[in-house]
Amino acid sequence: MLILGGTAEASALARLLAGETWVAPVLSFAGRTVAPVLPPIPSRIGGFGGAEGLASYLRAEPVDVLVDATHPFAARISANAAQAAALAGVPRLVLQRPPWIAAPGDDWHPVPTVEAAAAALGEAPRRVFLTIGRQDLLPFQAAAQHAYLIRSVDPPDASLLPPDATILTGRGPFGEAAERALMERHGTQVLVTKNSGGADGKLAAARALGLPVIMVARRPPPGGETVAEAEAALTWLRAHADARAARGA
Ligand code: 3Y8
Ligand code: NAP
Repeated sequence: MLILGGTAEASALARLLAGETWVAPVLSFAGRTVAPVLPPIPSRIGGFGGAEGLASYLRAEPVDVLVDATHPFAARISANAAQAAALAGVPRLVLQRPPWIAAPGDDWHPVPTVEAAAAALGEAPRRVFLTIGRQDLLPFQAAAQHAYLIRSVDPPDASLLPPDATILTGRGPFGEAAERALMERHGTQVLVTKNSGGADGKLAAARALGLPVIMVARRPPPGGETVAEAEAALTWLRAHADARAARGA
Protein backbone atom coordinates (compact mmCIF):
# COMPACT_ATOMS: atom_id res chain seq x y z
CA MET A 1 0.00 0.00 0.00
CA LEU A 2 1.21 3.52 -0.83
CA ILE A 3 0.06 6.45 1.34
CA LEU A 4 0.68 9.92 -0.11
CA GLY A 5 1.13 11.88 3.11
CA GLY A 6 2.43 15.10 4.63
CA THR A 7 -0.56 15.62 6.94
CA ALA A 8 -1.62 14.74 10.47
CA GLU A 9 -4.20 12.28 9.07
CA ALA A 10 -1.55 10.43 7.02
CA SER A 11 0.70 10.22 10.10
CA ALA A 12 -2.23 8.93 12.18
CA LEU A 13 -3.03 6.23 9.59
CA ALA A 14 0.66 5.23 9.53
CA ARG A 15 0.58 4.78 13.32
CA LEU A 16 -2.61 2.66 13.08
CA LEU A 17 -0.96 0.40 10.44
CA ALA A 18 2.36 -0.03 12.25
CA GLY A 19 2.76 -3.66 13.30
CA GLU A 20 -0.18 -4.93 11.18
CA THR A 21 0.75 -8.04 9.16
CA TRP A 22 -2.08 -7.96 6.57
CA VAL A 23 -0.59 -4.89 4.89
CA ALA A 24 2.84 -3.54 3.80
CA PRO A 25 2.41 0.26 3.83
CA VAL A 26 4.86 2.95 2.65
CA LEU A 27 4.29 6.62 3.59
CA SER A 28 5.44 9.09 0.93
CA PHE A 29 6.61 12.70 1.51
CA ALA A 30 7.41 15.26 -1.19
CA GLY A 31 10.57 16.39 0.56
CA ARG A 32 9.17 19.89 1.10
CA THR A 33 10.60 20.26 4.60
CA VAL A 34 14.22 19.81 5.56
CA ALA A 35 13.49 17.11 8.13
CA PRO A 36 9.99 15.64 8.01
CA VAL A 37 8.76 13.78 11.08
CA LEU A 38 9.09 10.14 9.97
CA PRO A 39 6.40 7.54 10.76
CA PRO A 40 6.74 4.10 12.45
CA ILE A 41 6.35 2.43 9.01
CA PRO A 42 8.64 2.52 5.93
CA SER A 43 8.65 5.91 4.17
CA ARG A 44 10.03 7.51 1.03
CA ILE A 45 10.84 11.15 0.27
CA GLY A 46 10.69 12.91 -3.13
CA GLY A 47 8.51 13.30 -6.21
CA PHE A 48 7.60 10.51 -8.64
CA GLY A 49 7.95 12.50 -11.88
CA GLY A 50 4.34 13.49 -12.54
CA ALA A 51 1.33 11.21 -12.99
CA GLU A 52 3.26 9.00 -15.42
CA GLY A 53 6.06 8.51 -12.93
CA LEU A 54 3.59 7.69 -10.17
CA ALA A 55 1.76 5.20 -12.44
CA SER A 56 5.09 3.49 -13.17
CA TYR A 57 5.82 3.32 -9.43
CA LEU A 58 2.39 1.77 -8.76
CA ARG A 59 2.98 -0.89 -11.44
CA ALA A 60 6.61 -1.62 -10.50
CA GLU A 61 6.31 -2.08 -6.71
CA PRO A 62 3.50 -3.30 -7.24
CA VAL A 63 1.07 -1.24 -5.21
CA ASP A 64 -2.35 -2.86 -4.58
CA VAL A 65 -4.09 0.20 -3.11
CA LEU A 66 -3.27 3.93 -3.07
CA VAL A 67 -4.33 6.28 -0.26
CA ASP A 68 -4.22 10.01 -1.11
CA ALA A 69 -3.87 11.52 2.38
CA THR A 70 -2.25 14.73 1.17
CA HIS A 71 -3.18 18.24 2.25
CA PRO A 72 -6.33 19.90 0.81
CA PHE A 73 -4.10 22.57 -0.81
CA ALA A 74 -1.72 20.03 -2.39
CA ALA A 75 -3.67 20.09 -5.63
CA ARG A 76 -1.13 18.76 -8.10
CA ILE A 77 -0.27 15.53 -6.25
CA SER A 78 -3.97 14.73 -5.80
CA ALA A 79 -4.63 15.22 -9.51
CA ASN A 80 -1.61 13.05 -10.31
CA ALA A 81 -2.77 10.37 -7.85
CA ALA A 82 -6.23 10.15 -9.48
CA GLN A 83 -4.70 9.91 -12.97
CA ALA A 84 -1.98 7.43 -11.97
CA ALA A 85 -4.40 5.15 -10.10
CA ALA A 86 -6.64 5.02 -13.18
CA LEU A 87 -3.66 4.41 -15.51
CA ALA A 88 -2.30 1.60 -13.31
CA GLY A 89 -5.75 0.17 -12.45
CA VAL A 90 -5.11 0.58 -8.71
CA PRO A 91 -7.99 1.40 -6.30
CA ARG A 92 -7.60 4.84 -4.65
CA LEU A 93 -8.98 6.09 -1.33
CA VAL A 94 -8.89 9.81 -0.44
CA LEU A 95 -8.31 10.64 3.24
CA GLN A 96 -9.06 14.33 3.67
CA ARG A 97 -10.48 16.21 6.65
CA PRO A 98 -13.45 18.56 6.18
CA PRO A 99 -12.93 22.33 5.87
CA TRP A 100 -13.43 24.66 8.84
CA ILE A 101 -16.89 26.23 9.09
CA ALA A 102 -17.30 29.72 10.60
CA ALA A 103 -18.58 29.50 14.19
CA PRO A 104 -20.67 32.14 16.04
CA GLY A 105 -18.35 35.02 16.92
CA ASP A 106 -16.07 34.43 13.92
CA ASP A 107 -15.28 37.43 11.70
CA TRP A 108 -14.27 35.64 8.48
CA HIS A 109 -13.53 37.29 5.16
CA PRO A 110 -13.55 34.42 2.62
CA VAL A 111 -11.31 34.87 -0.47
CA PRO A 112 -10.80 32.49 -3.42
CA THR A 113 -7.00 32.66 -3.67
CA VAL A 114 -3.85 33.75 -1.84
CA GLU A 115 -3.57 36.68 -4.29
CA ALA A 116 -7.08 37.81 -3.27
CA ALA A 117 -6.06 37.49 0.39
CA ALA A 118 -3.23 40.00 -0.15
CA ALA A 119 -5.68 42.44 -1.80
CA ALA A 120 -8.26 41.90 0.98
CA LEU A 121 -5.81 43.35 3.53
CA GLY A 122 -6.78 46.78 2.18
CA GLU A 123 -4.82 50.03 1.89
CA ALA A 124 -4.32 51.07 5.53
CA PRO A 125 -1.20 49.45 7.06
CA ARG A 126 -2.07 46.51 9.37
CA ARG A 127 -0.25 43.99 11.59
CA VAL A 128 -0.82 40.69 9.80
CA PHE A 129 -0.26 37.12 11.08
CA LEU A 130 0.42 35.19 7.85
CA THR A 131 0.11 31.41 8.40
CA ILE A 132 0.08 30.07 4.82
CA GLY A 133 3.68 28.84 4.86
CA ARG A 134 6.46 29.96 2.52
CA GLN A 135 5.41 28.72 -0.93
CA ASP A 136 2.77 31.44 -1.47
CA LEU A 137 4.42 34.59 -0.11
CA LEU A 138 5.04 36.53 -3.35
CA PRO A 139 1.56 38.18 -3.57
CA PHE A 140 2.23 39.91 -0.22
CA GLN A 141 5.31 41.71 -1.59
CA ALA A 142 2.84 43.88 -3.54
CA ALA A 143 1.04 44.72 -0.25
CA ALA A 144 4.24 46.13 1.28
CA GLN A 145 2.57 48.63 3.64
CA HIS A 146 1.68 45.94 6.17
CA ALA A 147 3.77 44.54 9.07
CA TYR A 148 3.86 40.73 8.60
CA LEU A 149 4.46 37.96 11.14
CA ILE A 150 5.20 35.01 8.84
CA ARG A 151 5.22 31.39 10.06
CA SER A 152 6.65 28.47 8.09
CA VAL A 153 8.29 25.13 8.86
CA ASP A 154 11.67 26.07 7.41
CA PRO A 155 12.84 29.71 6.99
CA PRO A 156 11.68 31.25 3.69
CA ASP A 157 14.22 32.75 1.26
CA ALA A 158 14.66 36.48 1.95
CA SER A 159 13.88 37.16 -1.74
CA LEU A 160 10.30 35.95 -1.17
CA LEU A 161 9.61 38.31 1.74
CA PRO A 162 7.71 41.61 1.87
CA PRO A 163 9.84 44.46 3.36
CA ASP A 164 8.37 44.42 6.90
CA ALA A 165 8.45 40.69 7.79
CA THR A 166 9.15 38.93 11.09
CA ILE A 167 9.88 35.22 10.53
CA LEU A 168 8.66 32.49 12.87
CA THR A 169 9.50 28.84 12.16
CA GLY A 170 7.50 25.97 13.63
CA ARG A 171 5.76 22.74 12.80
CA GLY A 172 2.11 22.72 13.83
CA PRO A 173 -0.44 21.93 15.00
CA PHE A 174 -0.45 24.82 17.49
CA GLY A 175 -2.73 25.16 20.57
CA GLU A 176 -5.17 28.02 21.18
CA ALA A 177 -3.40 29.43 24.26
CA ALA A 178 -0.02 29.63 22.51
CA GLU A 179 -1.62 31.14 19.39
CA ARG A 180 -3.43 33.76 21.47
CA ALA A 181 -0.26 34.72 23.38
CA LEU A 182 1.63 34.98 20.08
CA MET A 183 -1.02 37.23 18.48
CA GLU A 184 -1.17 39.47 21.56
CA ARG A 185 2.63 39.71 21.75
CA HIS A 186 2.81 40.80 18.13
CA GLY A 187 -0.24 43.08 18.24
CA THR A 188 -1.86 41.06 15.44
CA GLN A 189 -4.80 42.87 13.83
CA VAL A 190 -5.74 40.30 11.15
CA LEU A 191 -5.05 36.57 10.59
CA VAL A 192 -4.53 35.14 7.07
CA THR A 193 -4.95 31.36 6.75
CA LYS A 194 -5.84 28.67 4.22
CA ASN A 195 -8.95 26.65 5.01
CA SER A 196 -6.87 23.58 5.79
CA GLY A 197 -9.28 22.09 8.33
CA GLY A 198 -7.90 20.07 11.22
CA ALA A 199 -6.40 21.63 14.34
CA ASP A 200 -7.83 25.15 14.67
CA GLY A 201 -6.00 26.78 17.59
CA LYS A 202 -5.34 29.94 15.59
CA LEU A 203 -9.04 30.30 14.68
CA ALA A 204 -10.14 29.90 18.30
CA ALA A 205 -7.50 32.44 19.36
CA ALA A 206 -8.63 34.96 16.70
CA ARG A 207 -12.26 34.47 17.80
CA ALA A 208 -11.33 35.06 21.46
CA LEU A 209 -9.41 38.23 20.51
CA GLY A 210 -12.19 39.44 18.18
CA LEU A 211 -9.78 39.52 15.22
CA PRO A 212 -10.85 39.34 11.55
CA VAL A 213 -9.70 36.26 9.62
CA ILE A 214 -8.98 36.29 5.88
CA MET A 215 -9.81 32.68 4.94
CA VAL A 216 -8.45 31.29 1.65
CA ALA A 217 -11.01 28.82 0.28
CA ARG A 218 -10.13 25.29 -0.81
CA ARG A 219 -10.16 24.03 -4.39
CA PRO A 220 -12.67 21.28 -5.23
CA PRO A 221 -11.87 17.96 -3.47
CA PRO A 222 -10.02 15.20 -5.40
CA GLY A 223 -13.19 13.10 -5.88
CA GLY A 224 -13.53 9.33 -5.60
CA GLU A 225 -14.04 7.31 -2.39
CA THR A 226 -13.30 9.74 0.45
CA VAL A 227 -13.09 9.44 4.26
CA ALA A 228 -12.31 12.19 6.78
CA GLU A 229 -10.45 10.33 9.56
CA ALA A 230 -7.62 7.80 9.77
CA GLU A 231 -9.86 5.26 11.62
CA ALA A 232 -12.40 5.32 8.75
CA ALA A 233 -9.53 4.80 6.30
CA LEU A 234 -8.38 1.75 8.32
CA THR A 235 -11.91 0.28 8.21
CA TRP A 236 -12.07 0.82 4.43
CA LEU A 237 -8.60 -0.71 3.92
CA ARG A 238 -9.42 -3.80 6.02
CA ALA A 239 -12.64 -4.35 4.06
CA HIS A 240 -10.71 -3.92 0.82
CA ALA A 241 -8.08 -6.46 1.93
CA ASP A 242 -10.77 -8.95 3.04
CA ALA A 243 -12.57 -8.62 -0.30
CA ARG A 244 -9.30 -9.22 -2.17
CA ALA A 245 -8.58 -12.32 -0.02
CA ALA A 246 -12.13 -13.63 -0.61
CA ARG A 247 -11.56 -13.27 -4.36
CA GLY A 248 -8.23 -15.03 -3.94
CA ALA A 249 -6.64 -12.03 -5.66
C1 3Y8 B 1 6.32 18.22 4.36
C2 3Y8 B 1 5.66 17.04 7.23
C3 3Y8 B 1 1.76 15.82 11.42
C4 3Y8 B 1 1.82 16.72 10.22
C5 3Y8 B 1 1.69 18.19 10.59
C6 3Y8 B 1 -1.92 19.12 9.01
C7 3Y8 B 1 -1.20 19.77 10.19
C8 3Y8 B 1 0.87 20.91 10.99
C9 3Y8 B 1 -1.16 22.89 9.34
C10 3Y8 B 1 0.19 27.47 10.44
C11 3Y8 B 1 -0.21 26.57 9.30
C12 3Y8 B 1 0.94 25.15 6.28
C13 3Y8 B 1 2.15 24.19 6.12
C14 3Y8 B 1 0.75 23.32 7.79
C15 3Y8 B 1 0.02 22.42 8.53
C16 3Y8 B 1 0.23 20.15 9.82
C17 3Y8 B 1 1.03 18.92 9.41
C18 3Y8 B 1 0.32 20.97 8.52
C19 3Y8 B 1 0.39 24.77 7.68
C20 3Y8 B 1 4.30 19.32 7.41
C21 3Y8 B 1 5.21 18.36 6.67
C22 3Y8 B 1 5.47 18.86 5.43
C23 3Y8 B 1 4.76 20.07 5.28
C24 3Y8 B 1 4.80 20.93 4.05
C25 3Y8 B 1 4.36 22.32 4.35
C26 3Y8 B 1 4.28 23.30 3.17
C27 3Y8 B 1 3.41 24.42 3.82
C28 3Y8 B 1 2.44 23.65 4.70
C29 3Y8 B 1 3.41 24.75 6.77
C30 3Y8 B 1 6.83 17.25 8.20
C31 3Y8 B 1 4.90 19.87 8.68
C32 3Y8 B 1 1.35 26.59 6.18
C33 3Y8 B 1 -0.18 24.84 5.24
O1 3Y8 B 1 8.62 25.13 3.95
C34 3Y8 B 1 7.86 24.63 3.08
O2 3Y8 B 1 8.07 24.62 1.83
C35 3Y8 B 1 6.58 24.03 3.59
C36 3Y8 B 1 5.60 23.81 2.69
C37 3Y8 B 1 3.64 22.67 1.96
C38 3Y8 B 1 2.64 25.26 2.82
C39 3Y8 B 1 3.47 26.27 2.13
O3 3Y8 B 1 3.02 26.66 1.06
O4 3Y8 B 1 4.54 26.64 2.69
N1 3Y8 B 1 2.99 22.31 4.82
N2 3Y8 B 1 4.09 20.38 6.41
C40 3Y8 B 1 5.44 17.27 3.58
C41 3Y8 B 1 6.19 16.60 2.45
O5 3Y8 B 1 7.39 16.86 2.27
O6 3Y8 B 1 5.53 15.80 1.77
O7 3Y8 B 1 7.68 18.12 7.92
O8 3Y8 B 1 6.85 16.53 9.20
C42 3Y8 B 1 2.97 18.61 7.68
C43 3Y8 B 1 1.93 19.41 8.35
N3 3Y8 B 1 1.62 20.61 7.98
O9 3Y8 B 1 2.24 14.72 11.27
O10 3Y8 B 1 1.20 16.23 12.45
O11 3Y8 B 1 -2.15 17.92 9.07
O12 3Y8 B 1 -2.20 19.81 8.01
N4 3Y8 B 1 1.77 23.04 6.94
C44 3Y8 B 1 -1.55 25.38 5.64
O13 3Y8 B 1 -2.37 24.56 6.16
O14 3Y8 B 1 -1.75 26.58 5.46
C45 3Y8 B 1 0.90 25.60 8.88
O15 3Y8 B 1 1.40 27.80 10.56
O16 3Y8 B 1 -0.73 27.87 11.18
P1 NAP C 1 1.66 19.79 -4.79
O1 NAP C 1 1.88 21.18 -5.25
O2 NAP C 1 0.30 19.19 -4.86
O3 NAP C 1 2.64 18.77 -5.54
C1 NAP C 1 3.79 19.25 -6.22
C2 NAP C 1 4.67 18.04 -6.53
O4 NAP C 1 5.29 17.61 -5.33
C3 NAP C 1 3.91 16.81 -7.03
O5 NAP C 1 3.63 16.91 -8.40
C4 NAP C 1 4.89 15.70 -6.68
O6 NAP C 1 6.02 15.72 -7.55
C5 NAP C 1 5.39 16.17 -5.33
N1 NAP C 1 4.63 15.65 -4.20
C6 NAP C 1 3.66 16.31 -3.50
N2 NAP C 1 3.26 15.57 -2.46
C7 NAP C 1 3.99 14.42 -2.50
C8 NAP C 1 4.04 13.26 -1.68
N3 NAP C 1 3.26 13.14 -0.58
N4 NAP C 1 4.91 12.26 -2.02
C9 NAP C 1 5.70 12.38 -3.11
N5 NAP C 1 5.72 13.47 -3.92
C10 NAP C 1 4.86 14.46 -3.61
O7 NAP C 1 2.21 19.64 -3.29
P2 NAP C 1 2.49 20.78 -2.16
O8 NAP C 1 1.28 21.61 -1.98
O9 NAP C 1 3.81 21.40 -2.46
O10 NAP C 1 2.62 19.85 -0.86
C11 NAP C 1 3.77 19.05 -0.74
C12 NAP C 1 3.60 18.16 0.48
O11 NAP C 1 3.34 18.96 1.63
C13 NAP C 1 2.48 17.16 0.36
O12 NAP C 1 2.88 15.95 0.98
C14 NAP C 1 1.36 17.78 1.18
O13 NAP C 1 0.52 16.80 1.75
C15 NAP C 1 2.14 18.50 2.25
N6 NAP C 1 1.43 19.67 2.77
C16 NAP C 1 1.08 20.66 1.88
C17 NAP C 1 0.38 21.76 2.39
C18 NAP C 1 0.00 22.91 1.49
O14 NAP C 1 -0.42 23.93 2.01
N7 NAP C 1 0.13 22.77 0.19
C19 NAP C 1 0.05 21.81 3.77
C20 NAP C 1 0.44 20.76 4.61
C21 NAP C 1 1.13 19.69 4.09
P3 NAP C 1 6.12 14.79 -8.88
O15 NAP C 1 5.23 15.46 -9.88
O16 NAP C 1 7.57 14.83 -9.25
O17 NAP C 1 5.63 13.43 -8.51
